[in-house]
Amino acid sequence: MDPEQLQLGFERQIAAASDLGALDAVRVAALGKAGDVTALLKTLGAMTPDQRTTEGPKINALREAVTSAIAARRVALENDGLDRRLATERVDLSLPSPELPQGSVHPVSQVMDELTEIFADLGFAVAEGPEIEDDWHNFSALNIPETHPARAMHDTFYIAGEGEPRVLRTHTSPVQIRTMMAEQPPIRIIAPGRVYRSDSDSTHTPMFHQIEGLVIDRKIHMGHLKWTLETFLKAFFERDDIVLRLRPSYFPFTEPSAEVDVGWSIEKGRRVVGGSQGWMEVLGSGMVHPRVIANCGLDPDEWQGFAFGTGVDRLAMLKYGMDDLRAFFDGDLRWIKHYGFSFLEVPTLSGGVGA
Ligand code: 2NL
Repeated sequence: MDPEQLQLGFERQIAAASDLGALDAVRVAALGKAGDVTALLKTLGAMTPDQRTTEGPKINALREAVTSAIAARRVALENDGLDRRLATERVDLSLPSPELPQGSVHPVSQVMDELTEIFADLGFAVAEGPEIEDDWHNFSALNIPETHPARAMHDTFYIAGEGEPRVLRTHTSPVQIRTMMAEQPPIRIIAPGRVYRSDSDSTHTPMFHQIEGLVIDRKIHMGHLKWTLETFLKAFFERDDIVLRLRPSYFPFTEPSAEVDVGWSIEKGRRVVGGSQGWMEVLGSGMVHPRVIANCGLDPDEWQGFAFGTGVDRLAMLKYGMDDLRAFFDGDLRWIKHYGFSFLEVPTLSGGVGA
């Protein structure tokens, strides 16, 4: 076997190898245990010293030439493979996305976002607090004493255990109590969240959502309350013909207290908010009772305020035309697909809160 002839032959095969597998077959045929180059190297042992001096360098040159030709071809084949993948796996960003996201925003979350947006514009911050409360924050601080029938009115869930009784909060008022205890006035907050009452029928669920608002400052009066509620309801229902009616009422934590009705009218056979063909109650409100202000460590002669509260679920039903509250919490995908909102349509006052 002539080394130069062998080299020419292998170089031709290396150049012809079209993938890494074929190239490796050439390597085995040349440099493997039974390969031609290996066989030639083995003949050196049987040669005379003179023969070895002339043949040795030729055979070694053959081995080196074949080895480096294989290495070069391997690099070239690997680069080809990468180029091919880059060409075929290219992502076309102008194509539509293969599948739209399936989730949607629950009407309660949507309305909470709308309320937060509206009140943020009026300078109100969002306050939060625990859903498991003690008796003092949920009742006593709000001027609802132990013996008061209002405690029974609230259908409270009590949590069994030793020591001080715990309750599932029956309203979000304790959040405002905590804020008044922790911060100096002026205070402007809303407290949206889950509340719990032992009650269940087509208009009541044992867990529901409430939002309360609280303003504490100097020289606050009912006029501030009425303007705030009117501005809020006009923004929320996205109508200018919202008419309010304040009816004297009673809450232990406000004095005076007023229930707020909003006028409705019939449009295309449906009852809608706006106009004044009839009235429906939408909010409870009043001037914060001086005893509540004092209970939180503030001087009621210096600080006054107003507060209000309403059901978020009911607001959602009124605005988006749903009639059974229980469906809100059934977890039925068909319902959420029908009534849910796109998470891309974030409510803004400029773009519309009910987008
Ligand atoms: C309703 C009535 C109301 C309040 C909530 C409140 C909170 C503090 C002090 C005084 Cl800390 N008042 N909240 C006031 C009046 C009414 O809610 O019908 N809710 C569904």
